[in-house]
Amino acid sequence: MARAEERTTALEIDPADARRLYRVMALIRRFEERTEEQYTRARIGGYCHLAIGEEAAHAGAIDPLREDDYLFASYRDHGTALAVGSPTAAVMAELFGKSTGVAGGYGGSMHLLDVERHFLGGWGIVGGQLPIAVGAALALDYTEADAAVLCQFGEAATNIGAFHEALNLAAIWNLPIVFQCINNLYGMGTSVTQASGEPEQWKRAAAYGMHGERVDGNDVLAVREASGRLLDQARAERRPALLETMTYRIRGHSVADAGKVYRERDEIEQWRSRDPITSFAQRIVEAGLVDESELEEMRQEVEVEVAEAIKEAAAAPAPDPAQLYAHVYGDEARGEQFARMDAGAPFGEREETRSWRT
Ligand SMILES: Cc1ncc(C[n+]2csc(CCOP(=O)(O)OP(=O)(O)O)c2C)c(N)n1
Repeated sequence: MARAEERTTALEIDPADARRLYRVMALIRRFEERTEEQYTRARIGGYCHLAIGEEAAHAGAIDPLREDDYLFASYRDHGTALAVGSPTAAVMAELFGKSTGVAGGYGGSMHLLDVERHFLGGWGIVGGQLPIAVGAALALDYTEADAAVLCQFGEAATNIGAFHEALNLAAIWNLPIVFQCINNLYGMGTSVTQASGEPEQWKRAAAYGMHGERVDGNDVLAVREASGRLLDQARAERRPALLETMTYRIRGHSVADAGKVYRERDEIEQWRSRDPITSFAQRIVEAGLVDESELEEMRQEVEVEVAEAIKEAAAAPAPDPAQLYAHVYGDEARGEQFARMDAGAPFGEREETRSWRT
């Protein structure tokens, strides 16, 4: 059932796919490099987690998603939003906390959101998105929708109780969901081998009778193939799966961490030499799918796109302070919706509680 394979993919893609995948990875990379600069200029506040080096894991897994599928992610979500097609300017504006941001400036870096594109967040609590994604998969199954959920999370989330509850429910209810563990080898500063009793995360699927597999997360085609196949299986056969994509975060855990104290320089250099974007570029040029000049053109395009996004974000208005509590509390005028939640309703508990107290 479960198998671990470091797949090597033959280049079975057409030039349009090659260009699209390259462009989205180049966009994510440039976006994050510029984000880092803007953060150090204090134009972006709060927490900010970069996924430089992990672009293939994001772009490859999201590429096979259909418009009717749903997507969830952790707080390391810039690449997720860009790969699903959220406008670059709106993603940058969200990081700037501006009202034109994808979450109206309320969410910031960790809480990107694009309901229109079925990207339901950006979640800051480690593993918190897994049960919610399972709920979305249950809704799809309940309404007999022919769609699936892709739920991304880091490998440290597999040690959280919610991970086990989520996988168990997905397995016993046969839900259409693919759990994508983006294994970048470290939590905040603890390596996966120090933190996980079973560091090969794909094997954990076996505990729930679920299919698990591992692919090279720096190989965008390997990730895309596995994600596409497992999403198809989830939609058609209601078989959930755990997909482990092996990658590395080149930067620290967040912009507040240089990432050098707990990692050896050689290790970082070794992963740098396996850069997912340059290696893909080399493969598609060698295969004759694109010219180097086309790649250069795309790099210039994304450079301009990100520069424009920064300009727009800087000029955009901040959210109206009067709206600070919007979406936090329910509408008082609609109190009847909570009537059934009173202690006494609907089963008369209030009376019993009172009589017990007196
Ligand atoms: C429930 C919970 N515990 C602790 C934290 C603090 N925390 C934030 S990120 C993180 C490490 C998570 O690592 P991983 O899941 O591997 O994802 P990565 O950051 O590597 O993408 C921790 C412990 C949190 N946000 N939520």
